Amino acid sequence: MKKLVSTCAMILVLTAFTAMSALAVTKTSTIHVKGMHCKNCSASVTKALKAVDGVQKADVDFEKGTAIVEYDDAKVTEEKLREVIKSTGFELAEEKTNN
Ligand SMILES: [Cu+2]
Repeated sequence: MKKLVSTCAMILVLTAFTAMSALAVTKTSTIHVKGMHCKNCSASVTKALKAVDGVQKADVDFEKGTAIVEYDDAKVTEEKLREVIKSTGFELAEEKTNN
């Protein structure tokens, strides 16, 4: 009985830890992108972002000129995402702000 209780406690601790770390590392950044004119533009930025390891979601809007990216903070940084967008040929509308 005692052994069963400690096993349960261990599973609980592990579950809580996994859930906490999953929450802790997901970050959302809105990056302003210049020069997107149509769906093809936003699609190529989306594709490039989603190909990056750690990116969970990329929502690119060419009309607003924004890329809203959800990513694993432990795997990729906003700086890296900005480089990826630049590598697709688009410019960033502003320099990185402190956050
Ligand atoms: Cu276009």
